Amino acid sequence: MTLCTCIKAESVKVAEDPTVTRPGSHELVPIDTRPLVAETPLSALRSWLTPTPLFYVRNHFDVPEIDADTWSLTIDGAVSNPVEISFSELVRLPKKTVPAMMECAGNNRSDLDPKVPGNPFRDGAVSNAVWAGAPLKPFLQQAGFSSGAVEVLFEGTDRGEPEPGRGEAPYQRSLPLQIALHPDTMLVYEMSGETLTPDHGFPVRLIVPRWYGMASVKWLKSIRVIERPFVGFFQTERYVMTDESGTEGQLSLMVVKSFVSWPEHGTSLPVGQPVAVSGMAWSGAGPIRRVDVSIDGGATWQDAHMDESAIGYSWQEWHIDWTPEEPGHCTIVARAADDTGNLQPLENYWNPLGYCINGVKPVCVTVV
Ligand SMILES: Nc1nc2c(c(=O)[nH]1)N[C@H]1C(S)=C(S)[C@@H](COP(=O)(O)O)O[C@H]1N2
Ligand SMILES: [Mo]
Repeated sequence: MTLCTCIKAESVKVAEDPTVTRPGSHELVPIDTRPLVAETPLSALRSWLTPTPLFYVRNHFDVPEIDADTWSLTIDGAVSNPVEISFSELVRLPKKTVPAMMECAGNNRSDLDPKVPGNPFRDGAVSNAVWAGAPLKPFLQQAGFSSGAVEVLFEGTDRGEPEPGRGEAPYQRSLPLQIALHPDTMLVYEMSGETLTPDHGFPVRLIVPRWYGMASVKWLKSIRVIERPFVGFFQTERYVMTDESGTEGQLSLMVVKSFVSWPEHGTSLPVGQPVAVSGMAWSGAGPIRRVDVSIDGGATWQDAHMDESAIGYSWQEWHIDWTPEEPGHCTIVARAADDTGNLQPLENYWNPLGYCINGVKPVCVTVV
């Protein structure tokens, strides 16, 4: 198996020319500007907690301006007592903290061949934060959802035309009732110890741990309990795919994945100097059980060391210690397996909207 995707000139150039320009390591990497879509720089993917200014942003419409003092959230629909929550009421409740990473379903889309439409994300539409707020469940219980309730529909304050000619609509997504009632499905107003920022959903967003990012609706405006499955652009026309077995369905849990965050592709490493080959791994289905790492393009593998950082729903840091022994070209690959038996595939599964891209991604280095 050869996984190296380098062209010869690529590794030579990066290895020999230290002046080669690299993307800024302290700012988001822009993908689109209106609305803002931007990914986390590779250098920030080396830390467990993603600094909030470097947490990826995926907006479908312009960021709405919201005043927390006048903001309120309604819960209605198939309920016996509609509820209205103000910001001051929400923050007065006992605060619950949940570490959770989040990946956009389109992360690594630009790796697909042939190319597909959609934001051409590279590796950085994934980040990790510590979220704080209140669980949604008690509010749904207080509202008294009907026995016929099947889903809960969340609406953001942001709106626009999802596609030209479609007419204006808000960002809306639903969750199955049992996911909405999960104790860690949260109404969140803090991100890594600070007030939620406008790009990430100020004043209040939903966080649905283990699911792709599209479920975590930002700038929450209303919540409606519904008795039949929701049909809407972002529910039934986007974030749907036919999997390898031919089954068509809506995206939900993040699929098992890992990446190498150090060394970076194109780095040169001196012979004899130890290096910690490291990265992250996650799976929506369950905890990471194992990460296999190869430094010879998949010919031989070793078990990575799991760092003790996979708390809550955050990602799992891993590393192996490696001392390059002779000059040459090395292809590093990592492959994760979760607790429920899911194994990261070697190849990307091509699909027309470019979702759930989790094939192993080679990183090539030159030992000098
Ligand atoms: N209201 C609203 N919520 C939203 C979106 C949006 O455009 N509007 N984008 C979704 C998508 S596709 C993702 S990946 C995450 C991104 O969250 P972030 O921008 O805080 O990283 O928010 C989700 N929630
Ligand atoms: Mo997304």
